[in-house]
Amino acid sequence: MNRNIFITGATSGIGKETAYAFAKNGDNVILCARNGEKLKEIKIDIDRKYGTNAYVFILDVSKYNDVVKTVKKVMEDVKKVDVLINNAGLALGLDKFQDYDIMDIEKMIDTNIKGLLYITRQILPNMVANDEGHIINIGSTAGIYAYAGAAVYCATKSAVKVLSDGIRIDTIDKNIKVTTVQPGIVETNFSNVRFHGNMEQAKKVYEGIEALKPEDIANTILYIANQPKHVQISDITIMATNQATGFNIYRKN
Ligand code: NDP
Ligand code: 8X3
Repeated sequence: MNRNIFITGATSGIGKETAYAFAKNGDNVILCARNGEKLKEIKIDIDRKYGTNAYVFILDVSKYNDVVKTVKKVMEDVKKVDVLINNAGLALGLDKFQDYDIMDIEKMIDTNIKGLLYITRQILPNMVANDEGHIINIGSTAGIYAYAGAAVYCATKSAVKVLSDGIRIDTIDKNIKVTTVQPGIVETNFSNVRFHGNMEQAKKVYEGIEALKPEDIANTILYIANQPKHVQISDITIMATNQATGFNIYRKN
């Protein structure tokens, strides 16, 4: 469709699959994350597969000055962003709040809330000036249903939902859409990051349940972005079939 799609956290999981889904759809993708090597590999692969020119930027979304510089560069390169997908995010740890590592708390807030705000604050004025745009924020079922050991992660995802609603109100007189996507359990690198690289512990999260795949979420995001101009999907929650609420998961063995 030849739109410019800016995706944060595009080197893995949901963000990476979303980059491929939009590139396959004929859109231009602008990808950022911290891992430059992975970004380069993805760019080469997307360009080769879809004959596009994927733009990639090494960026830690929690670093405000870097966000400002990167968005300025993006705007010089592509002039306008049609769809912003705030996907970069993480959970760190799974502990009672009274025992939580303060650095893990800081990092979740800096990435999941501040990072999303920094990027959006830089890109939204351009959408307002163009009177056109779509912001798709990746929340979580964790933002609806708190679960044990995840008070802060759940709070960050709850913040994503409320921020989306607030921004939708502030742009109500513009042709700008704001969507919160709230996935349930998706098998990605998420649990490996949460457990600080403990693969055994991470693997257990997906045992006995057919979790969602990152492409399930990518396809949903593409569907949301491909609605006609007058249709705004405000929120969408997607769970695995054997998942009822956040961490209410039925495991077969
Ligand atoms: P992954 O760990 O597979 O991917 C996370 C992505 O975010 C990576 O590309 C990582 O890239 C990037 N990232 C992390 N921190 C930063 C940062 N500071 N700046 C820029 N990029 C960053 O996890 P998922 O794909 O599962 O997660 C994507 C989003 O989906 C997150 O917001 C997560 O909270 C949410 N989510 C996940 C669910 C799940 O069950 N997996 C369910 C519901 C929501 P790099 O390391 O290169 O920076
Ligand atoms: C990630 C999904 O419920 O495993 O947001 O925390 S969950």
